[in-house]
Amino acid sequence: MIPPVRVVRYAGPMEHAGMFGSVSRRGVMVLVAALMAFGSGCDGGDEDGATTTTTHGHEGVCEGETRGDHYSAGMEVPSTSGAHTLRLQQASPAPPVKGENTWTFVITDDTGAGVTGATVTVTPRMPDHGHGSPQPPTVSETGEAGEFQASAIDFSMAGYWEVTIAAALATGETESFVLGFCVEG
Ligand SMILES: [Cu+2]
Repeated sequence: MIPPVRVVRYAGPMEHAGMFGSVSRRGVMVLVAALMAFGSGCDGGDEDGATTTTTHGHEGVCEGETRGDHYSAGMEVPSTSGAHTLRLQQASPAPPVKGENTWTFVITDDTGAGVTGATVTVTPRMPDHGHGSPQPPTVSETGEAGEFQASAIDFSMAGYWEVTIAAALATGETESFVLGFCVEG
C-alpha cells in the first residue's frame, strides 16, 4: 500500500510579512484595534480620537439609538419653518442602508401642492463624527410637480446619519428638512 502524499504549501510568516511591512507587533495590534473600532460605527469615537463606552457589544450599532426616524414609505417631515412638507415617497433600499441609497421625495406647500422651480440639495452628515459623505448625492427633478430623486446618497459608514434637504424655492425663500436614520454596517 502506497502512503498518500500530501502536498502542503506552507504559507509561512515570510509570505504574510508584506501585509504589514516592518510595522511592529504593537503597531499591528493598534491597527487591528482601530479596524475593530471603525467597524463598530457609533462606538468608534470621533475623529479627535476620543472614545466612548461601548454599551452594546456585538449588537448592531443602531441598538439603543433613540435619535432619528423609522423609515416608512410616504413618511413626512415638516420644513424648519413649518410651511412646507417633505414626503419621502420611497427609499431604495428600504430602510436606508450603509452604502449607496436612492430616494424619491416630494416637497409640497401648505396647500399640499408640489413646489415648482425649486433648487434642491441633499447633504448627508454624521453628527457624531463631524463628517459627511465622500461625494455629494445627485439630485434631479422627476417631472412630477415638486418631486425629486436623489441618487448616490452615500452613507459611507454604519451609524447615525442626518440628511438635510435644502430647497431654494422660486419665491426666494429657502426651506430645509432634516431626516435622521441610523444605518447598520
Ligand atoms: Cu462616521
